[in-house]
Amino acid sequence: MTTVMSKARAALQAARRVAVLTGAGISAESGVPTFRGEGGLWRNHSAMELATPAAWARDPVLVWEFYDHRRRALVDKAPNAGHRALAAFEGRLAGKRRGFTLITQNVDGLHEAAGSRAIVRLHGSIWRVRCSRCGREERDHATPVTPGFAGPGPGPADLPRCACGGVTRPAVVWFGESLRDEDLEAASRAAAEADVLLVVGTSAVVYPAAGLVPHAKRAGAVVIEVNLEPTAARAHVDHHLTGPSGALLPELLHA
Ligand code: BV8
Ligand code: ZN
Repeated sequence: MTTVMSKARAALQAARRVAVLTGAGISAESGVPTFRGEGGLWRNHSAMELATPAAWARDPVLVWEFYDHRRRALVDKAPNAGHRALAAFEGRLAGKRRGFTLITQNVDGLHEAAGSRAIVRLHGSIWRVRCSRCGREERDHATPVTPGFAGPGPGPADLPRCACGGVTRPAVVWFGESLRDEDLEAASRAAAEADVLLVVGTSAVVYPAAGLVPHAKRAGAVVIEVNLEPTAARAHVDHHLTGPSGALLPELLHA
């Protein structure tokens, strides 16, 4: 075991309260493309330009084609050893009445599928939709999202609709949209109270999520990062474990 790994394990074992921040990298070994990796493009569009209110206003059908594509690609994806290690670790801490909060930027639902429970979904869920007229939000796992999206060239008549007749959108936070106050407050509190913040699989460039790392550090947390490479959070990281989270998390978190 490397000295970094043994130091990181010791910090976690001594921690009374642990917070975890995950990004798209934790789902990479489940076969889910990350945002900024090579898989991050779809029909030569970047998620950055499609995950915006402007794209939705301009072409809701194209935006739903993007999300419908991602939902359909997720149907046969399973949590990997990294997701499972976090869920098992949460269970063990609960048994010892120690605090645990999982803060995720991901919308793929794989943490929930692995059994994680105390989850703050900063950017919403690709498996929930919200009515753009009445605001009603509900779970929606339909793939395709409506029959019209099964074939090529869906049109406005194929858009999913709420019982009130309004068009429903993916219940995710787009770039330029504010996060829900209760989510940001819960995440900020967990980061500020944590003895250890574990940062996994995020490039740490998207705010306010990335701001949780310096926030935890300033409040006295030990920051451990698991990533293939150093990230924009490197200045705040105490222990950086280089490698895939599916391999490193089981070693870092096992009893
Ligand atoms: C906000 C949901 C207030 C949608 C996402 C100009 C105008 C408007 C806003 C801004 C602006 N300039 C800056 C901003 C703020 C903006 C922002 O931060 N932009 C960045 C890009 C500069 N933020 C916002 O807009 C936020 N809202 O600020 O509101 C406001 C309001 C109005 C006006 C101004 C401000 C909202 C941000 C939320 C956006 N929604 N997702 C969807 O999913 O479709 S964010 C999206 O990126 C995903 O959630 C994703 O998680 C997130 C971050 O990406 P990462 O998770 O880090 O993934 P990435 O691909 O980048 O990196 C993967 C990492 O994994 C890499 O480090 C890689 O090395 C590593 N990795 C790969 N494989 C593995 C691995 N690690 C371990 N193991 C492996 N196997
Ligand atoms: Zn409605």
